[in-house]
Amino acid sequence: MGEYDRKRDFTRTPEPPGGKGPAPAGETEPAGGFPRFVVQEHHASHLHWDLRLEMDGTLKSWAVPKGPPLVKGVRRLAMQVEDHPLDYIDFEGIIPEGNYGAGTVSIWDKGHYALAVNKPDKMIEFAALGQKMQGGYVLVHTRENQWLLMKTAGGEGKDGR
Ligand SMILES: [Mn+2]
Repeated sequence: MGEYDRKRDFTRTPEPPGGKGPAPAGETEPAGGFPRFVVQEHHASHLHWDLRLEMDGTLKSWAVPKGPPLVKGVRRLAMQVEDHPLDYIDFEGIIPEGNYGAGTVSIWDKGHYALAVNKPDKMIEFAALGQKMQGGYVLVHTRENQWLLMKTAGGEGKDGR
């Protein structure tokens, strides 16, 4: 959690501290079988949606400026950001002015996902089992911190984005 903790002053933000980092291997299996995901709508200096996947004892995280696609074939830019602690999966609140990511955070969608393919730093394919995100998705690493998030299959989303 080095980068996560370095960016934040936990006396000034309501966000959860990162603590000691990911749990050791073997202690990271999600209790219910499927790992969890969350999408947080973040009204920071620029509105974006943060997609976080529970993986390897941490939350792998991407900022998606236009939000996750809900229609098959639609691709959205997703900028990978620092891993967030598992406790962040329930975070909602106001990050005060002057702090990293200042603005309002609310949960836009949450649920579980089924991992289909994981090629580290290259591609992650999964089926989302959320309220808004449902069905097949793929994250493809393009360059530096840039990935593409594409909806590949499954139920069309409720708001048609
Ligand atoms: Mn954010």
